Amino acid sequence: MISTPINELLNIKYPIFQGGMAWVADASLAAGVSNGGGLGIIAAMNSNGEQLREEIQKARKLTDKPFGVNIMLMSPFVEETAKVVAEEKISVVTTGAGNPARFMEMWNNAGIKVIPVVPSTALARMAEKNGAFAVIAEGGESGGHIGDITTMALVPQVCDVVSIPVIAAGGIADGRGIAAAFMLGAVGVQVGTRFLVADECTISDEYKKKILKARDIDTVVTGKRLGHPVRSIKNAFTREYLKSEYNSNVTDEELENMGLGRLRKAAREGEVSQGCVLAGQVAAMVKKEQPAKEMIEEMFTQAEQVLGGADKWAK
Ligand code: TUI
Repeated sequence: MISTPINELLNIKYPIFQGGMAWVADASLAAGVSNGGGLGIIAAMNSNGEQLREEIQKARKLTDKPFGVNIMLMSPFVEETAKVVAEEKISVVTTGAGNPARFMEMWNNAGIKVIPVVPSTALARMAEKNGAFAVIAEGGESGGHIGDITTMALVPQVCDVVSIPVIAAGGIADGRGIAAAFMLGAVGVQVGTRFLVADECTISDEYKKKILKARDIDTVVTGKRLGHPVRSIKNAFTREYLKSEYNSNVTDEELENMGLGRLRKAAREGEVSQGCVLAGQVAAMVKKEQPAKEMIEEMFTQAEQVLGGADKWAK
């Protein structure tokens, strides 16, 4: 049995979070992961306050276990959704794509455990100073909006500069990744890509097939020119978009417009050549659709085996 301080602090059976993936992480997936013993997370993403409240209420009908909400700080509705999580007394809030400093006091006053995603040691330090309960150190192997530093390099450096718990994210899809994260100093992991093909995940079958068929070299990063790099599966859209990024006749505004609505297209409409199929570099390790609970149990059984053999090389 693998148990870290995170199990008890968050009242969960396994120290694993499901990433708060935009257009993906709804009440169904979050409840599936929480019922499986992890921490399910609803993505507030671009929902407005009332839409998020409905999703929270749906999840409460599907599980009596704790779950969290991810607030995407670039959302146009961030002020509304930030208030809703406080009113709904969500136990854990994770944040992404920005600095949550301006909301920390309100969330801490509501008794929320705030766990920002950080792509650097500077942001990790700032999060701790502002009252974060823990941080998620997310490496550039992740899908979606990414930082520059890899998980292998980022996690130990973040562990060195904060005294709050560190959760590792990016490039983790099985028990070996979990064991490695613990060796780097993390006390929990966040997994996104593998949960894309969980039975409880409601995205299009076409999106799931793209993940199941992906090879190691099939992800690509777009969006660097606009300052928000995003990792997804290579397709007709990413080829076209990359060409435009390198074309100085294409304006930033045109580029911005090219990207609009692409994730919804892939995740909800099943349009996986013209849509944006966000996924991490571990997509090729994701081989089968399973209930979330089975995925979690399989990952932790393997992590236990790997950690049990960890003294093999140390004589
Ligand atoms: O946020 C994510 N992953 C995401 S968000 C997203 S939606 C989106 N779509 C298109 C463009 C941009 C976003 C899809 N995937 N992961 C967590 C994460 N947070 N990665 C990087 C960061 C981050 C970046 C900058 C955190 C803090 C930060 O602070 C900068 C500052 O000082 O404000």
